[in-house]
Amino acid sequence: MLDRLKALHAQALDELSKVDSLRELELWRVCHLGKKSTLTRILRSLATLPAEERPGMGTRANEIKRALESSLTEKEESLQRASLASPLESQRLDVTLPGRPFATGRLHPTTKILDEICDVFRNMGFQTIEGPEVEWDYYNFEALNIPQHHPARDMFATLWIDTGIGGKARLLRTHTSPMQIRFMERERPPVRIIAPGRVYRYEATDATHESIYHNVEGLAVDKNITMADLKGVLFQFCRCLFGEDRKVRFRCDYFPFVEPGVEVAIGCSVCDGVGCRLCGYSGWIEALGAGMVHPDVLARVGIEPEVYTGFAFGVGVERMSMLRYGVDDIRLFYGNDLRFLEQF
Ligand code: FA5
Repeated sequence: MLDRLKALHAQALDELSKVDSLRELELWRVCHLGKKSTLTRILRSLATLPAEERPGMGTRANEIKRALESSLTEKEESLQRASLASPLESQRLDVTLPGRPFATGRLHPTTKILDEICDVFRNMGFQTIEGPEVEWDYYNFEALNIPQHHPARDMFATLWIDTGIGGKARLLRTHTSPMQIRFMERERPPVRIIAPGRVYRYEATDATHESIYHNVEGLAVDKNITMADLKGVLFQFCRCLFGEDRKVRFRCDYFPFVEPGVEVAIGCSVCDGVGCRLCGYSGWIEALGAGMVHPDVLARVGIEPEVYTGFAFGVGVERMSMLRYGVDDIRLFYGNDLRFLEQF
C-alpha cells in the first residue's frame, strides 16, 4: 500500500509538471484530488485495514494529500502570474513615441463673420437682441406694410408652417426685420439695436443664394435721424470689414417698410470689380438692404412719426463672408466639406 501511495505521488507530480494552463490544472485536480480520485478512495478504505497498519498508512496518505494540495496552489499561482505577464510582454508600450495631436475644433466661418459684424455695430453703440425663427405673419409681413395679397410678398419666397387667418399664420421668418417691430412694441426711442439670426427662403440655390442663411438686422430710431446717419453708419461698417479701398455702392431700392429704400453693394472680391460669373459680370455683389423706417411702421408700434425718425438695414451675412474671404460659392458654407472649413 505504501509503495502504491509513493507511486501515486510521483505520477501526480510528474503530470503536474506538464500542466501549462488553468484548464488543464483543473482536470489534474479532479483526477488526483477529486472525490473519485485514487487517493480519496485509499483514504476512504483506511477503515478496512488491520488496526496496527491504520495509523502509519493514514498519516502517510494525508501527508501526500497535503503535499499535492500545496503543489496545486503553487502551480495555480505560477500559471496566473504567467497569464498576466504574457500580454504585458507582447503589448509593451513605447513611451518614447511622439504623441498624436488631437484634432481641435474651430469656429465656423459664418460664426466668425457674425461675431465680427456684431462687434463693429456694438462699437457704434448698437445693442444686440435675438428673436424667434418661427414667426407670425403679422411680424414678418403685416406690421412691415406687407398685408395679405401685397405683391411685395413675392420678394420673400416663404416657407409656411400653417395657414391662419390674417396675421395669425406662422412661417419661418424670411428676414430679421420682424425684430424691428418686436423691439419697438416694447421699447420707446432712442433705439439702437442689431438682431442677428437665421432666415429661410423657399428658393432655388445658386452661387449667391441659399435657402437658409443669416441676416443681421439693424435699427436706429431717435429725434433727427437722417439718411446721412444711415449712410455714415453703413460706410463705416463696410470700411471696418473690408478696409478703406474696397468700393461700396448705394442705390435706390424698394422695401415696403422703408422710405426711401436703398441697396448697398460691394465691389466683387473674386474679380476685383472687373466682372465674373459670381457677380453676374457686374463687378458688384449685393450685400444689404436698408432705408429710412416708414412712418406707418413707426405709427403702428405707437411711436410718433412727426417726432421720431429712424433707419434700418438688413445685412446678408454669408455674402459678407464671401466678399471677405473671396469664396465664390455660398453653398460651400453649409456643404460640411472639411477641406473648405479647415481653411478658416
Ligand atoms: C431683406 O431681407 C430686408 N429685410 C432687408 C432690409 C432690412 C431692408 C431693413 C430695409 C430695411 P433682402 O431680401 O434683399 O432684404 O435680403 C437682404 C440681404 O440678404 C441681401 O442684400 C443679400 O445680401 C442677402 N440675401 C438675400 N437673399 C439671399 C439668399 N437667398 N441667400 C443668401 N443671402 C441672401
